[in-house]
Amino acid sequence: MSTFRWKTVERRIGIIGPRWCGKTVLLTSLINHLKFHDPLRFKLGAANKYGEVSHYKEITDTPDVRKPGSLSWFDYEGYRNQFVQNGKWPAATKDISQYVCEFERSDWTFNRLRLHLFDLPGERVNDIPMITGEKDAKTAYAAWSDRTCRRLEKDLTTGEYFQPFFELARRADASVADVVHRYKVALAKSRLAYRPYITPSTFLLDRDGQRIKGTDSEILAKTRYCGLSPEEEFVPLPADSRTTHPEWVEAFVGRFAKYQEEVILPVVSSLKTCHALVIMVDVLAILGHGPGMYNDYRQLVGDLLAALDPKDTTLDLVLRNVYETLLPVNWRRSWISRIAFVAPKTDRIPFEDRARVRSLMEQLVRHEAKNCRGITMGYFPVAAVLGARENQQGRREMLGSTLYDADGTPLTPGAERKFSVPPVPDVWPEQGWKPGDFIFPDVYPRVSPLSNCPTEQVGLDELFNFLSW
Ligand SMILES: Nc1nc2c(ncn2[C@@H]2O[C@H](COP(=O)(O)OP(=O)(O)O)[C@@H](O)[C@H]2O)c(=O)[nH]1
Ligand SMILES: [Mg+2]
Repeated sequence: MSTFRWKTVERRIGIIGPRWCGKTVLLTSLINHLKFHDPLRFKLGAANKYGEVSHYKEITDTPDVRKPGSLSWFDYEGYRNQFVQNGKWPAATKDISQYVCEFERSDWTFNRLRLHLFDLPGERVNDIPMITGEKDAKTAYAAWSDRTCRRLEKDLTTGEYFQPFFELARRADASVADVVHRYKVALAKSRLAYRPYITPSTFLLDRDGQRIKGTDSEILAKTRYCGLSPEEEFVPLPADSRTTHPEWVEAFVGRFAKYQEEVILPVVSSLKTCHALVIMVDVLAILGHGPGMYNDYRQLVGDLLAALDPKDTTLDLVLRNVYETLLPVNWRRSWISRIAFVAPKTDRIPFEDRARVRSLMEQLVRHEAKNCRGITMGYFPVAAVLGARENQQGRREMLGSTLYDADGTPLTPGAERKFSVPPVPDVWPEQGWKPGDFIFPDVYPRVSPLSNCPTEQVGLDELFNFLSW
């Protein structure tokens, strides 16, 4: 029986992390569990008085939830059908999207909960540091350039890829087209080495939603663009090169400013209106790909927290100038007061390893997280959807319908295979590790064909309880 509800508590939750780390799957599964809530499969609220969801209502395009820049709607049904009807994972997301719902929960006596969720394509996260808080575009471009060049130049692996770019950018007789081309070749090489931190991100995911494909860095550099369009490219330039080539700077600053406004501000302003953030840290992917990915993740989390720092009022000023007049009152600034770090896809490891994944995640972000005063942090190893399960406890043997066979040939969803996984280490190996030292195979989701039966999850309910305090 439902009691009279006094008021609606709103929680806006943004989910961020690099591409392929499981953001869309996590949101789809969460919505599915709330919409068809089963208290036994998804524990809502405190341990001694679990609640139950009722009066669930999807809120579609009403004026008070509509956002400037009109974000598209999260295609929950489409993603969910992809699981249920095809046994496949949802297609990669191309644009920032939002989902809004409202429901009552029996463990809350007087309040109804309105949940506003944001999903953004992981590639755009790499551009968030372009919003520097500087007021004029020239200073902002210089600040972003310095920061990006420093990161690229001093990195052990990418430093080598970017060296030809830096050499050329500093030469007085260089042409701007060649410099941009060399930058893109280096981006392509970084991408082929599984480095996630690539900016401007349209190189990876362009404005039409086309993703980068192919393995030849020269061809990729010729076919992809860095900026709003092929005619509006820009790259970061080191300080001495900016002095040598003021005409390049002049062209880049205008394009940078337009890119900031059209591509990044909608993302950052959505995130800045959130009460809580989920930052995905794909620990198993990092173990799979090596220290290069580890370093990029760390840097990315640091830059992200700096850009979203709730105390950073300069950024608020920038946003206010652009959006205040457009925003309905309830869209104006809220404070991010909780951040959940989430290690996804942990169905692919034995249960006993989950605590170690949690600890690795904490080790990775600890220094960055420490600098965010006044924000409650939580760490959650999660399996939003179970694809694999443990076959024989203690033997590290798993069972699941893998995406590839042992030789790397793609498979269609089907019979489960046995596979074994390496132990997750207690600490990140200090001496480094190589791609391939830790392999956790990808699997298809295991789903019920019943439309109101959410897939099993692990840790998703705990995460939600943290986010909907
Ligand atoms: N085993 C398993 N795989 C997952 C899970 N979530 C995501 N994946 C895998 O990760 C891929 C990318 O997920 P997606 O949500 O599209 O990532 P996004 O780019 O961050 O939105 C999927 O196609 C799946 O292969 C999960 O909970 N368990
Ligand atoms: Mg996605």
